[in-house]
Amino acid sequence: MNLWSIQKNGFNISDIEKHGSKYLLGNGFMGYRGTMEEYSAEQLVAINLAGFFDLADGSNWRESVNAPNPLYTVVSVGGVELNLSTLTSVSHNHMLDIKNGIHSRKTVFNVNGVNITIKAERFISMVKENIIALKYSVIADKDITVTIKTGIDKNIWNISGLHLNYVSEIAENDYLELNCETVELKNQLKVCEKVVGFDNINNDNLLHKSTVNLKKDEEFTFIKFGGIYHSESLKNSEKDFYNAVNIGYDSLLNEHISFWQKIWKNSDVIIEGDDEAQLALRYSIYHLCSIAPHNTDKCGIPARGLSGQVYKGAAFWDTEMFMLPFFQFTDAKVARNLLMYRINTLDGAKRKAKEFGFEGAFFAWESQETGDDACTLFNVTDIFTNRPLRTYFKDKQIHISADIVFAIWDYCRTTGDYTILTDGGLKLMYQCIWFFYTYSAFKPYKNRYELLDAVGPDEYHERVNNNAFTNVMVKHAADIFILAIDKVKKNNPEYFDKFDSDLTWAYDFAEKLYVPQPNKNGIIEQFDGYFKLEDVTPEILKTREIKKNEYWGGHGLASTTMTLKQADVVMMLNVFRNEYSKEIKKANWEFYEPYTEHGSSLSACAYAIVAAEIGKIDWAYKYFMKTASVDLTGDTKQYLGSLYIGGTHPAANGGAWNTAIFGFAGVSFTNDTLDISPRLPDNWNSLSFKLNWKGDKLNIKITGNKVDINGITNTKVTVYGEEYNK
Ligand code: IFM
Repeated sequence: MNLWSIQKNGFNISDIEKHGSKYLLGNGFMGYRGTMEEYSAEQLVAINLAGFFDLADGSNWRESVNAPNPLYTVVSVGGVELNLSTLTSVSHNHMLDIKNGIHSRKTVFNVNGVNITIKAERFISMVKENIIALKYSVIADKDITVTIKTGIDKNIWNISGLHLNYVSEIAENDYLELNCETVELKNQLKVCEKVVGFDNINNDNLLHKSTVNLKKDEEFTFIKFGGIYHSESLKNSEKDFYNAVNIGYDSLLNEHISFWQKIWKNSDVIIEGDDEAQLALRYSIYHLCSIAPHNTDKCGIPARGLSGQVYKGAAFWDTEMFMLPFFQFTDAKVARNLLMYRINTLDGAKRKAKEFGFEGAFFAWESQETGDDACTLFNVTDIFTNRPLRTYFKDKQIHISADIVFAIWDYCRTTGDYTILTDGGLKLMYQCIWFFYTYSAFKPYKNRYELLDAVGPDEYHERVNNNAFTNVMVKHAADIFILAIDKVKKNNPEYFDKFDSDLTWAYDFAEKLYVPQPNKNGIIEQFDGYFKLEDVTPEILKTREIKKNEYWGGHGLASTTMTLKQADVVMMLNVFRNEYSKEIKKANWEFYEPYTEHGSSLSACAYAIVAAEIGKIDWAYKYFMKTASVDLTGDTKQYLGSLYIGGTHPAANGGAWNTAIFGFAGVSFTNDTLDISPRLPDNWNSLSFKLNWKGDKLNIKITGNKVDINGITNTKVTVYGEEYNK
């Protein structure tokens, strides 16, 4: 089994959509779906751009923009197009090399008794983020004449309307250029293409055409360079593109491979004894690294990565609560970029708070470039009436602001970099806690603040009171704000002086915010009144469905029952793993597990981690494999009502890493100590990984219960609670 690549022999037309996501390439600036070079919009070709959005005319929502495809290429023989989606192939191999970020295919077609083989290899440069390159070869087993069309294809996939107006085109010999602007804001996008090794070119409609006489068994190869530019990168686009072309395919590829080598050096996790788990985990890490904003703090990571426009290309809590731990422990620069993106979009969060009648910062449920909320009030379409359903994700999923505060502090504690507080982090915290204060209801007769009318992670129960996850998150966020104030007061008094120093309200809020407690059986009620709901599990609910893809939330089947969409109380126990006893974790895990549908890919990892903590290693393993292989199997919900929600699942990818590290390796930390208390699955001989812990680069190998650590210099690391001594 190759543990560094995925591949498939043979072709099934029904796999086109799934494979587009599964074989995705990305570099943080763009993602290129795993489609064939001859495909177009019908086969869901998309070069999805991070942080570049548009609202198409007549459309209901803004979404990320897909760029025209500069790698489009199709070969014809005697008028027959060699298109895998329409012509039966003799053989087909599709491969993604996750070690080096390279996509390739080899397809053999037979036309009139001649076997013609297409080989193509492409990569999106990790070093020159605007550049894509393709090496394309044709070979036949008889002398034959083929026609090759290659150029820029405008016919690309869009979910919600057409986003580009075409402003101008250039076609000069081997060079093509398409200048576009977005419909809504008239932002410019430039796509250029150059083909090398292609003679007798005729240009027509942004396509180079050439007729090639192939000699039996002689390979005809050409190279294509694509450049995609918008925003800042437009300024030097010409220079940048020609620089890449001059460097040439092989050197570009080598520098790209070196970049991936550096990534893997810090982030690979090695599992000995379980190849399936190893590949799934590595594949998850591949996805995280290929969509990470390596060079910008102007965009977040979309919930479906860069696999398309699903969920509008927007960032959710998925980033802070599921992906960020991986980055803060392996690539702090990316983690900082992600958090700075939130700091940079604070104004959008303030606008949202105001819009809903509050003060402070209410972060977007679906955040795009300005931080204004892209989520619509009617986010799901009812499958029975075809009418948009009123959902409360946007206006009630308030925990997002607490998640961000939590994430900033977690970043500070793990990396040791507290400068983010004075780079806007503290201000953000202030605004978020002030938002919660204005949102909360003070009950004088109980002498406590409550958070009413909210939606927790379980989106099937909307507008509930005192959702445990939300209240605990907000309570911690308020405590964190106070700790952060103290930290800045001590380290940067001059910065602190600029602050409103009367924070009595914040101390009062932190002290008196109601935190739901375990009942006599140790169970924490998910929200006020949850225990009184109809006692029904997802299996039973399923039998009540009238239609496939029926939405269980809103006023749907689940809302009056105890069935929950995704980990909620268990998610909370996972986040605050040091604060609840094993008994409480066990009681709640066992109580909530049967009611959890896992209708979101965010759910399995929380159950996996807590299962590992309470000694249910078999369950932990089952849920680990579910989260780690979500994009390998493509085994997830594809529709919410009639809304398409397919694509990659970076939160689950992050969840896979979290399960390996926090679950099986048993890593946990307090302000000054990192502890490792492993509980590996029986079939894992060892687990090795690297962690950046407050500047120390720890190299950790776990074999059974034995832990070997290198790289401790200034930090405190314990193993099963005892100070580690080599
Ligand atoms: O953020 C999640 C949410 O928790 C469940 N629905 C999908 C969103 C995006 O992944």
